[in-house]
Amino acid sequence: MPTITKSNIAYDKRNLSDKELLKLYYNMLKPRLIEEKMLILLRQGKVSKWFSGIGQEAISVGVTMALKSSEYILPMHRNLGVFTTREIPLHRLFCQWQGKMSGFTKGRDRSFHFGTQEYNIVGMISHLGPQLGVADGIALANLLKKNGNVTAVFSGEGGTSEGDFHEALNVASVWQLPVIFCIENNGYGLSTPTSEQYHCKHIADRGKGYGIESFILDGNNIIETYTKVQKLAESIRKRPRPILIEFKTFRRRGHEEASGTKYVPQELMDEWEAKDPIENFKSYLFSKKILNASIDEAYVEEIKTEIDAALDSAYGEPEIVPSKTTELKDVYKSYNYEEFTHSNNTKELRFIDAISEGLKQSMQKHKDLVIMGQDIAEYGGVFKITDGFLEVFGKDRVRNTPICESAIVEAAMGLSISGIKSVVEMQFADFVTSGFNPVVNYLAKSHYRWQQEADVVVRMPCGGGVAAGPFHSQTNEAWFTKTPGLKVVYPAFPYDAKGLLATAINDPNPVLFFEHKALYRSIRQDVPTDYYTIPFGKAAFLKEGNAVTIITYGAGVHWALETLDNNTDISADLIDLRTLQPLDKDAILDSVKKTGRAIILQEDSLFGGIASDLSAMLMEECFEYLDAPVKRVASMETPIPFIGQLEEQYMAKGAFEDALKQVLAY
Ligand SMILES: Cc1ncc(C[n+]2csc(CCOP(=O)(O)OP(=O)(O)O)c2C)c(N)n1
Repeated sequence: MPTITKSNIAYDKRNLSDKELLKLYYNMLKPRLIEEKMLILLRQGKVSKWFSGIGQEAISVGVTMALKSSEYILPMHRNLGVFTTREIPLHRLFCQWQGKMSGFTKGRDRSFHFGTQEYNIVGMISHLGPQLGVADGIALANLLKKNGNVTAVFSGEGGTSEGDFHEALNVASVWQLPVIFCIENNGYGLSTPTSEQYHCKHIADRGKGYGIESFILDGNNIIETYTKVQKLAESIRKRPRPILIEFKTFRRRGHEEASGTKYVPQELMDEWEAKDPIENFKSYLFSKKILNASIDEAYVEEIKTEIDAALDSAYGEPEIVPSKTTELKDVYKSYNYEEFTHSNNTKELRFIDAISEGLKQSMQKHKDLVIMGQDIAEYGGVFKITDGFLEVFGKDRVRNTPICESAIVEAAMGLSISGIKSVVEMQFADFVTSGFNPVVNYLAKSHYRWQQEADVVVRMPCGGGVAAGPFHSQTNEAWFTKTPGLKVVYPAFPYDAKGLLATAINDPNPVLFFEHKALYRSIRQDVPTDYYTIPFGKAAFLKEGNAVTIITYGAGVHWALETLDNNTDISADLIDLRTLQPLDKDAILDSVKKTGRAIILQEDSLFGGIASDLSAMLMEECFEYLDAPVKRVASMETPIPFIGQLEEQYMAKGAFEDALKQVLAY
């Protein structure tokens, strides 16, 4: 550390006690000494990668000390001080960095990419941005629980260029969420200087545009960061609202150690070294006779001893022994399916009404279940599935959202972290692309990474046949069946839709629930009036025969039924998969082993779809039983077009009957 004899920072100790001041100093010293040790280990090749927060400690420590330990903090890669101030045992932190079992991710994710409910910390995923929306969700939970808690979330100035930042600020403002957005403006995002990152004077200026109070603080002045955040947090606890703070600071080392700092002018380095948050505070405390050499040496000694002991024990811990069973088991949170049966009371319902009724009954069963989506409250949703919900369940639980799919999926994750289930309605399944990142990277990977469930259902009105063109007609289930960690449900009948939706909501894992729009008002069925569930991973046999197995789901089920109705001489097993993940593999294999022929029908275009995977599975597991090549029938390899005759040509439906006869004739 450089020796700064006179403080370059003007401190005003206000009414802080000596004890508090020393605690602030100690808490900054600890991450600094850990980092200095890490830099040595890095040079010795004992640590693979290091993101330094040297020079930025006053922000992490000030914010963390200003919050109660029961309040969530969502740190980023330069916030070691958050973890140490929350007093996570160093042994566990070092084990995390070394990928050992006593870490937080069982060796599945690195560095600061973990959360811990024990310490109310929710670490980052690599993607910059999603943290901010997750903080919104946690803040929303606090608001709904009326517990007066504040949430703090961090981002660098580079991360503020991500759409997630703008969405999260907007949602927080519209919903007046008790969250503090802490932006560490440290001059560079990797090699990109602030002048190439944003074009306004201060990031804090953005607050005004979102209707959020904002502040600029000297991020190197620990007293300023601590006391101001403490005051703001106190105020937010009484009057919930979001606040944006821009902490001015500097990144004194490379983006990560290996990448160097060649692009940073030396004068800037010197200027900020002179503003070191720890050296300056130390000088100040010395000048006020609050700290002296012997106390300081004792602090250093104590921390270094703790570091050395924790390193020894972390290095001493055995390497993780890979087990495929363990890895696979942790992708999903285990869930014991609970069967709810129904009486014989039924009512004829359209597909859409069955979904609405199922959702309503789940809202009644789960008293804190929150539903969120565009226009779902007063307007009842574009398909009217939530019509009348607002009057029954109130505005807290039936939430109109701004048009920001990412932030809402992230907020759903935040609710789950706080123990609240939610259902997110995509207005159209096509628009999930605008919230794709949090679905496939946050919801899907959370349980595997740090055993945090993502108890979220995303409702997906999907599918063609409605002359709605390329952006309101897609059936994009294969984007999600590809991603471990998600469950994918795709009912074809009102009865199934109602029961499977209930199960989706009970299941603590993230579920993509596909609802085919063309079925909404065209398919009717007698549906039990009670609340009931249907298990995932159980296909339905709609017809039983001997000559061929037809495997399909969604609208394809109705096309196949129509084809069989028109060809009563065909003896087929017709399997409606109902859920794609988990898949009822046994039902498929048993049937194909019996019939010796298989045809798979999907509405999606062919390449990379469900049919391809099922076909490969049958080739691998039923080859000896097959009397004909497995046939896939899918829509054309084009985007789905608008006008009727083009859409009809595009759709797999038209090709199915011939293909089926070919398979039978082979
Ligand atoms: C979505 C996304 N794009 C790119 C990256 C690669 N990346 C990681 S950190 C970083 C710079 C971040 O800058 P900033 O937010 O200012 O934080 P700092 O590293 O300066 O603390 C980049 C580009 C990423 N992690 N996520």
